[in-house]
Amino acid sequence: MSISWIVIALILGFLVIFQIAKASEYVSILRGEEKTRKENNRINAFLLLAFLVVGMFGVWYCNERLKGKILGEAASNHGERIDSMLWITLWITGIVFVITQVLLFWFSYKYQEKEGRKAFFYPHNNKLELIWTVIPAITLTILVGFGLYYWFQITGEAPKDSQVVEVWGKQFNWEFRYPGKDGEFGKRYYKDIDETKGNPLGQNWNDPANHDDVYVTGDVHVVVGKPVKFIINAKDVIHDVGLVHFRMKMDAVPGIPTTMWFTPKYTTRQMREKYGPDFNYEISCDQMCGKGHFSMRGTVIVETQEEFNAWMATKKSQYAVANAPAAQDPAQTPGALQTTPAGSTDSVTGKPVALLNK
Ligand SMILES: [Cu+2]
Repeated sequence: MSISWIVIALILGFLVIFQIAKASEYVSILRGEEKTRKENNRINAFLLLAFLVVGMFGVWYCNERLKGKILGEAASNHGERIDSMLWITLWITGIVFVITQVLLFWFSYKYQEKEGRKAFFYPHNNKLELIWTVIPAITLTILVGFGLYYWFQITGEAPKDSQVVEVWGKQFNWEFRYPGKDGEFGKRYYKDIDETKGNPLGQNWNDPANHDDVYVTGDVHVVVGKPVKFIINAKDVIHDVGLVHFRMKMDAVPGIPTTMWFTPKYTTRQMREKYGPDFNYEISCDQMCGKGHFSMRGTVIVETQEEFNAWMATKKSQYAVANAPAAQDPAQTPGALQTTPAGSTDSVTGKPVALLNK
């Protein structure tokens, strides 16, 4: 119903404008084309000036209205630099924007057609061309240079004492793996992925490095002030790890692990004191990945080392979870699970056994 009203209003609006245009055409014939043209020219010049003033006011007003609604301060070391880079870019482009727009609209008003005034023919000036080519080129090169420098840091080698967490995107939630006490992730093979057997990541139970790896889903816990490196994977389609409060973002691509690292600056508790009790660090999917894309919302819990240790102590390794019932049955010891050749991997090479036998 409301759509038909909008269509009727649009048609009526179009008819009104059409009739006005037709009427003004008749008027101009009656009053003489030249006079009307000059009058229109004056009106347009004034409208351009009005557009400048209203437009600039609109820019200011939008900023005022949305001031408190944008994200709070960046909560990671890299995030701070990304924010400052954003502000520098906004200041530079903002100043250029105001100067060029004022000149553009003011000049069209000031130098509108006037009796006895002729346009000044000024076709070329090498010096000017050079100035407005070289200065933006240098500025942009510096901005891009800083961007690249930070990018290489974020995706580059993480500090030695970093906590490492595997992040898995799938339709439609996030899964995580911690390396356990040995600090090493066990081998895995995609054909071993079987949630019904308690092996959602395809871990190879023959690899002892897997025996203490901890699997969690939904929330990921990290330690405040300690660098954390995410090794990012996807199980089905391309997802994207979006950590907006840390100003971090990285694609999760099937078959191609990506990495990024950062140091969280504040615990979740500190952020709640600042931004209210509902605050949560969010991990979202920033890549449209299917009909459940919107629901890929997880939480990053930033806490102290003690709190993290206490939380980790409550977690069982996935090896223990997957092989728990087998403990009573000697025929189904953890090792026995690997006797099924389909999808098994060699514990040394990590290659599928089926391939090795050929
Ligand atoms: Cu997704």
